Amino acid sequence: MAISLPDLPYGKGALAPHISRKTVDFHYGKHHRGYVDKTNAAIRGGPLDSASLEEIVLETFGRDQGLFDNAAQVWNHTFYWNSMKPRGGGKPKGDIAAAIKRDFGDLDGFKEAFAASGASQFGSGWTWLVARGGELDIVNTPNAETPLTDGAATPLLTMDVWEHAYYLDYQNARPAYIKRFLDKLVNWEFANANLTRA
Ligand code: MN3
Repeated sequence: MAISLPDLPYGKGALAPHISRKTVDFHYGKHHRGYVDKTNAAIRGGPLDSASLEEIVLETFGRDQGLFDNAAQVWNHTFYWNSMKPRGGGKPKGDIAAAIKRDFGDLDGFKEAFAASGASQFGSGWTWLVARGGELDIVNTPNAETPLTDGAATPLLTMDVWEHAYYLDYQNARPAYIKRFLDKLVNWEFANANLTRA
């Protein structure tokens, strides 16, 4: 059973002007699709042929770097598209708002910590808001790595900090991309939905 490329939760141009249609065309249409195709080529006819994407990620972590990298990137990118929405950003509501106040003081405290974490990732990777042991935490993962393999952390939001996520729109100005992600794109409803499962 092949892994499929999930539909984007919005149109390819819907995140503009913060993330352009051209970036989404390449990022979703080439990068994300490429990880799906490589995962399918690697599992075909093997013991993971009928495994779920999550099972493939967990089974290959630390054992089969090539397959792990592609499968984890499929999962991470699907989570990333859902971590944003057109006319997102703004103030969180509900449980995630209360948890941010509790653990970061206020929304600005969270944004500052998340932005600093994203800017500090050397090279390619991801910045995540996770719930762990009843508290919020911000973690970076390098390359394709993902909190899915952590066991104790529930991912709430993620931001792709690979250059392909922002280079066409922001060139090397990663902090400018991060600011737009937080101010204009972040999908707090998705974070709230994930928090109920933590
Ligand atoms: Mn990417």
